[in-house]
Amino acid sequence: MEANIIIPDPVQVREELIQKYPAKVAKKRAKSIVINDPEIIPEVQANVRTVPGIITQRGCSYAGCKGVVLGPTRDIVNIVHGPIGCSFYAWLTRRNQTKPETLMDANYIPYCFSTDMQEENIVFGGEKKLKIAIQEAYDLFHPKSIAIFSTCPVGLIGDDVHAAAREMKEKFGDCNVFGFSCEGYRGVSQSAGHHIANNGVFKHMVGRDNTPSEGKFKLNLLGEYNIGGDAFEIERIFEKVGITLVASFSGNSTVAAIENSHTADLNVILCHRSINYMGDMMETKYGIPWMKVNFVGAESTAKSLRKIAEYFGDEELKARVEAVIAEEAPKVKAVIEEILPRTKGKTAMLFVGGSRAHHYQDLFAELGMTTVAAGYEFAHRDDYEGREVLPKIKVDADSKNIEELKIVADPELYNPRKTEAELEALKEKGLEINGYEGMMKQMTKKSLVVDDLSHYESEKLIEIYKPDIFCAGIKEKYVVQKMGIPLKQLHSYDYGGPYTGFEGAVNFYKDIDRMVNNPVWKLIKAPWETAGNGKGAGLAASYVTQ
Ligand code: CFM
Repeated sequence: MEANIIIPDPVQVREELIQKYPAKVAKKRAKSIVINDPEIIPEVQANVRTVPGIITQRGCSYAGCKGVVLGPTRDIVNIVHGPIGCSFYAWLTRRNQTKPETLMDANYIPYCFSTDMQEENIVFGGEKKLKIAIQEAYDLFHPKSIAIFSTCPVGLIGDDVHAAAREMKEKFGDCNVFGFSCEGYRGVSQSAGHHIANNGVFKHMVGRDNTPSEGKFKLNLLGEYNIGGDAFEIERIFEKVGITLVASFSGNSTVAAIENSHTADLNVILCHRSINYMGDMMETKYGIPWMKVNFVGAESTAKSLRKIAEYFGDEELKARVEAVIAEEAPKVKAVIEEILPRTKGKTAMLFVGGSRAHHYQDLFAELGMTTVAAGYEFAHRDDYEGREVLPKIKVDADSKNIEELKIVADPELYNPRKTEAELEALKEKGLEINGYEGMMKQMTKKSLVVDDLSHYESEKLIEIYKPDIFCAGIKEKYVVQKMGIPLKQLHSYDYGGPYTGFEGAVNFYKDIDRMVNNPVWKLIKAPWETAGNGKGAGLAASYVTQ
């Protein structure tokens, strides 16, 4: 697909983005800035170390493990072993909502648990303090599970959080205690933390409860973290359609649900980056296939529901899916018809973590808007180019740091839900079974794809393209808005949402309409408009000294 809007020459843009960098940096960055061609997808350099000093938007391994994957499950006590800052600055910042079934049900999400390490613990070791903290949490709450998260100093001084967890688990008898070696430095970004979290959840939680789950069409929702209530909308739709959600990993989830998740018959994956490991491991051990879906966008939601119905191959379910789509469609249509004339032809840029930069393009497409540039902060090549490139990805020293679990089929519980032939037939029908085609296939030709976008590059891109909206997070928000471009936060949703499903699509259309058509942005002069007496002297790279 060619973009039907006039966009700057991407070759020149790339040149301009790297021009001011020192030669070595320019060479490295050039590999992460590519010009898209959905037919012949070019290679993107991704999941490599950030150039020091470049101002990245990435987070750390601890953030990916504790904040992203484990954080949204409400009845695990998550104890951060480390200095208080690591816990405090990760406290309630991700907007993952949860809804306990009764007022008596456990919900530890509002709490901030930390061992509050001091200098003395760094010098003499912190294991004793950790065990006291675990004991205190157990005495106060009697939780089903306690998870321990290692921060950087814990790894440096060598506290054995796993031994402490084992000891306390044995001591309590009725509380599952386990640890994560997810020190911030474990990988090049939070992506390493996702992998570590997947391993830990798989080892210590999945498969602990073999009670057969009830329901005819049973699935797990993987990689949906209920930001702004996204999972609630998906749950509403599943219920209407008659699909049983056994467990969600991990938005609005519970320990019991995850422990029983291996009794489902399908795993659907939303955020491929953060949880594809779980899909693969559950397939190998229990025989549950996984399928990539997307509930961001009304059309994508309808498509994903149809794929799920196709997977189960049940005519009644297929009919129910069609009935629900027909019932939901009019309210979506009414809003989009009103808004589309105002948003059509506008442009967007999306630079978000590891999956939203892809999925939200569907919503913009529904608004008639073109994504002219996009990229992830920390995703891997497969999230850009599709999983076909997996065998070609070089495993570097940083990736080798993270344990790859050796999983084999469970002698008793392995039960392939579909035969090889059935899976092949489903793939023929276009279902992404154990696969993901990545972001670039969907983007227009000559759009720009940039991995781990730097602060300077984002300012340059805005200066050159002047997009109608820039999507990123709080770290970029006010800098971008001072340039006269509205910024939509796609991590926290600017405190709005949900944006999934049908109701979420309506919310998003309205929010974007309000932003891109707000006259206030024209009143702000961007730096390149005021510099050089308004003659547009352009931006200078402030940190480059050569
Ligand atoms: Fe997956 Fe996420 Fe994302 Fe992510 Fe994240 Fe997030 Fe994200 Mo912020 S799990 S990769 S590590 S969809 S916290 S809910 S919004 S960067 S694009």
